Formats: sequence, structure tokens, C-alpha cells
Amino acid sequence: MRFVAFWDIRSRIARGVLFSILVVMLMTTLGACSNPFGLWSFGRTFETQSDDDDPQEDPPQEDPPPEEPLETIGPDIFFTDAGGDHEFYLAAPGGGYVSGTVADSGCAAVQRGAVLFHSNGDAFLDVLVLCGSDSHLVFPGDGEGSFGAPTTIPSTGYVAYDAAVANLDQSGGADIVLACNGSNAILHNVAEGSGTVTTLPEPSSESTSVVTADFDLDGDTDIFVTNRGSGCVLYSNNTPSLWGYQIYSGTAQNTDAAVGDFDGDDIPDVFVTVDGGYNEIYRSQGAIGFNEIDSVSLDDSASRAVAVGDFTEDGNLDAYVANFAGPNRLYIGDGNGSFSAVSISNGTVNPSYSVDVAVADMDGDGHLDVVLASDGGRNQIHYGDGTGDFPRVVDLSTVARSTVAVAIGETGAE
Ligand SMILES: [Ca+2]
Ligand SMILES: [Ca+2]
Ligand SMILES: [Ca+2]
Ligand SMILES: [Ca+2]
Repeated sequence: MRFVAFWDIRSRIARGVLFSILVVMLMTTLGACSNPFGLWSFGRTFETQSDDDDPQEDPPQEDPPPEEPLETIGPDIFFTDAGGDHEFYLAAPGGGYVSGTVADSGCAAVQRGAVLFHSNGDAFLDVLVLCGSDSHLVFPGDGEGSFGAPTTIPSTGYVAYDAAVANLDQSGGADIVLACNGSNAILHNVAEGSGTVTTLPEPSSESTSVVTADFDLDGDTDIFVTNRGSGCVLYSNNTPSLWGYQIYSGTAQNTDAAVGDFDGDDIPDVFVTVDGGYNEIYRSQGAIGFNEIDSVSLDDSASRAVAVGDFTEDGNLDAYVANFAGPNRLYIGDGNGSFSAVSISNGTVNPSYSVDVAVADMDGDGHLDVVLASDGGRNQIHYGDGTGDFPRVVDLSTVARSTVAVAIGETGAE
């Protein structure tokens, strides 16, 4: 047993020595490697060391992108004020408006018209303010929201209540049509300073507004005037200075007009507002003039102005009517010359007193909005939602105004 035990012991010793030798050999072999476990930690450590400890390896810091100038949204707004402090709202970058006033100390009897047009050959829109029977004022815009000292254009001697700009004589630049209490007139090539005046045939008095279009489809621009003293008048253009006219037997007390093809025959028609009666549609048949005058369905009280557009986004023109008394009204066109009317709230601040209206997408959301001029309330924007409703109302002026007209346009460089 001892012998067996001796060899057993030696055998155990031998196995222990052999195991030790193997371990030493293994450690020696492993020691030849840098660090077998470092293969796992290498990557992590590299990344960390590279980011934290070695600035030479930092990726270059990119400069922030240069700031793009914020685009303005929507046109600028000019309100003509009977008190002579006209309001101007310059569309601000990114939305909203910056307000200013254009003092008018030289206009004794500010009338309704507000017209933005190019009067002096530069790239910026200027504004025409009508001054009764005195010389009218043209404030030159600088494209940045300021208007310089006014120049004048001569009066024809009659009180001018409205104006429109068009190239009526097919020569030079813009001509101005004046709707007057007295003879209506064309001032030719105002920007060129021609000074030529054409007096239009005067079949009526108390003209209140004027619009232009090629109503008889002969290729030149004709004139349509509303009157308080009679029905409306179509002046047919027989250039350069001969003008025929036709007076229509529609309701008197007409206050404003807006042009659109309401019945889909590609001939321009006219929506006419009436102060204290049914508003009317004059439907042109082309060469033979307006052979149909239709009253629209509701009797608005004191309709003062109208602007047209497809507020319901169904492809048919609608008409937004500004009423001095009672709520404004949206006349929803059916595309065949007929309308159904819905009342529009003027908002909580300005329940009434609307005297003029302009239409555009003022906030760039794709839906038409209206800018309302108020004589006795605050001037406002009513933002449309594309269904014929105007759920968002924003006051522009902070106090009640004595506004008589509104004009909108891009007054900056074009
Ligand atoms: Ca014509
Ligand atoms: Ca038509
Ligand atoms: Ca529509
Ligand atoms: Ca809009």
C-alpha cells in the first residue's frame, strides 16, 4: 500500500508539475498578445478616447446655416381715412403687420377711392387719395412701408368718389377713371404726365364707384359706373377718345361693383350693391351689353361694397358684401348666375359699419380672407376657412376709425 501510495503521490506531484508547466506555457503564449480582451475594449475605448481626448480627431464644427430673410405673407393694406390720417399696414416677415399712418394735411374732403398704382416709373406702388373736387394726392411709396410727400394730379372740377386704374387708350401706361358727382372722366397716362383728360358722356349724377373690363368682348377695356341717382352705366370703349354709353334701368342708390363671370359663359358680369334694396347682378351677353339684371335674394340694408372670390372653394365665384347696417353677407354663387346668401358676423368688436372690402389670401393658408374698412368701428381682417365661414377675426386698428376705403397690394419691389 505504501508503494502504491508513493507512486500515487509521485503521480499526483507529476500531474501537478505538468499542470503548472502547461499553465506557465499558456500564460507565456497569451503574454505574446497585447491583450486578448483588449480586442473588445479597443473599439469602445478608441471611440471614447477619440471623442474625449484627441481634439485633432474632432469632426469640424459646421457653421450654422445663414439666416434666410423671412418672407412676408399676404399683401400690404392701405386704408383711406376721412379724417386725413390714412392707415398703412405693411406685411411683416413671418406674418402679421407693422402699422403706420400717412398724414394728409392737404386734402380737405377725402372721398372714398383708395387706389394703389404705379405713378412715377419706379418699382414701388404709390397710393392715390381722392380729395373731393380739389387736386388729388399721390403719395409715392418707397417699397419699405413709407410714403413720401404727395404729388398732385389735377381735378376735373367735380367731386370724385371713386377711381380705377386701367390702360384704356392702349397707349403709354396707366390711365385713371374718376367716378364723379358730375362728368366722369379719364386721366390719360398719369405716370407719363400727359395731362390729357377725356370727359365721358354724363347721363347721370352721383356716381359712386367704377370698375373696368372688356364687357363687350371686342378686345379693349370698357368702364362700368354705379350711380346713386340712376341705374348703372356701361361706357363702351371706342378708342382713343370716343365713348358710347348705355344707362340701365336697374335700381338707383348703387354703391359699389365687382366684376366676375358668375354664370360661366366666359363673359364678365357685375355684382352691384344697393344702399337699401336688393343687390343686383348685371349679366353681360357680350356685344349687346347687359341684357339681364337680376336681383339677388335678400334685401340687405345699406350695402356699401362688394368683393368677389371663390370663398367656398367649389369652383364658383361668390360675393362678399360689406353692409353698413346689419351683418355682412356672403352670397354663395352656384356657377349659373344665381346666389344663396348667408350672414357673416363682423366679430365681437365691430358689429357693423363696414364700408369697403378687399379680398385676398392674407395669411397664405390657401383660403381667401377679407379686409374690412369700417366707418365707426375698427378695421379688421376676417380669415376664411374655405367653407364660406370666417371664424378668425383680427383687429388691425386699435380704436374706432372713420375709414372710407381700403386698397391692398404688394407695395415692395416687384
Ligand atoms: Ca371692350
Ligand atoms: Ca358671364
Ligand atoms: Ca364658391
Ligand atoms: Ca387665408
